[in-house]
Amino acid sequence: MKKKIALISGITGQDGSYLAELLLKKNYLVHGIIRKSSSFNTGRIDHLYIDPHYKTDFFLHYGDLTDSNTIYNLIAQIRPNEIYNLGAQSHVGVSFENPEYTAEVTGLGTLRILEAIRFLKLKNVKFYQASTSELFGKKFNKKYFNEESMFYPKSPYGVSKLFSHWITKVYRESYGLYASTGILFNHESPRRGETFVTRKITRFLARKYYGLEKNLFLGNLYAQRDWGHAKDYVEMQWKILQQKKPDDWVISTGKSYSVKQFVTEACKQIGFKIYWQGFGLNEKAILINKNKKKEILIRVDRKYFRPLEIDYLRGNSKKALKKLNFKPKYNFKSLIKEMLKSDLNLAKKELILKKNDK
Ligand code: NAP
Ligand code: G4F
Repeated sequence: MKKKIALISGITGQDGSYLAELLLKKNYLVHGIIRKSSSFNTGRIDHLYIDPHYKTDFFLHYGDLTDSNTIYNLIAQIRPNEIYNLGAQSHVGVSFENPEYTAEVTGLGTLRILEAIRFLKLKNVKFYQASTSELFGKKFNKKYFNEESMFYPKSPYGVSKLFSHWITKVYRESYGLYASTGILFNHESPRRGETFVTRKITRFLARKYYGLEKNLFLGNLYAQRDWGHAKDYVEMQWKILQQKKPDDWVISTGKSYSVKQFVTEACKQIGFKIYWQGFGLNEKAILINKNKKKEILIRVDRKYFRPLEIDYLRGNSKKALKKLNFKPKYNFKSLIKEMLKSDLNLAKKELILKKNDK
């Protein structure tokens, strides 16, 4: 039987790497778009790569979501059955610093792919857009957000994603493209980028455990997020494209925790005795160390606050639970456990290297 062909933008990212693994297991030919960078950016997918001189189902191509010609040419050459648009400047905080670039990549990048599909008259290709819970900035007295909830993005990233979300629907409705969106709530993993808050915390605690760090600075401790696991969520990305009709889907755990609760749980799991003291910018997590002495573990730094913040995110995935048979394997505690385990391994290796260097 002829293998299905998938094209993934953002294949070097957290989700891209898990999705590529999943699709290879499902016997797809997987093509990914990678950016040229002066240092290696393929760490998350190196284990999948086989020199194309030998038999492989995994192919990488240089390209960029800001470059229409390359996007068009790649889609024309590869003729994929499924396109997963995961590429983005995906950091909300950074989007305030680089708003125009974020709009170019995270917003217009999507339009470039949709236009290529339209011009090439690829009627049978299925397109997945990585939409986000950052579309929902305001609670409007609701406890959770679902596919019917009002959008109210609060960052250049959120606004760029809203453009992408809506243009995907417009291309679906006006040109009959099979174009679906997954409105995914925060999802994390050991492969999460180090500047997102969960990984920043687990990486710090693991390095602290091995004496490689002193303390950590965080921003808003009271923001609440609905945190799931990326592995569970990429499976839904695939399932979304296996449905008969294109549609929009909310993927979330339905539980919401604050950044402070994440820190407290991670400290508990790693065996750090802490308590919190102070308010606002003076709030701190105090560690009672092995010598029973108190030391500051976590401080707050204004630098990590955003000009505008989404205080609360909690999803309701009733539709996906029913129609996509969404059964997440991870919860808040097991997610943290896996992230800590992986970061402890990395920190241990780092310590050994440091000792060997001396
Ligand atoms: P990520 O780890 O930040 O990965 C982003 C990917 O996009 C990377 O492969 C990156 O390449 C690539 N990229 C960045 N700029 C690009 C450009 N100009 N042209 C082509 N590729 C570019 O993000 P993620 O967590 O895997 O998320 C995947 C997608 O889901 C993103 O669109 C994100 O916005 C969205 N999303 C994520 C979450 C979440 O909680 N993780 C929730 C909802 C939606 P480099 O490796 O070279 O930087
Ligand atoms: O981990 P974060 O940077 O993720 P954020 O902003 O929720 O965005 C992520 O999830 C979205 C889905 O809702 C994705 F669309 C997006 O691509 C990305 O993957 O921050 C989480 C919360 C925020 O409220 C932030 O203000 O943690 C707060 N926070 C507190 N201290 C911090 C820090 N965030 C970061 N990155 N660094 C801090 O030191």
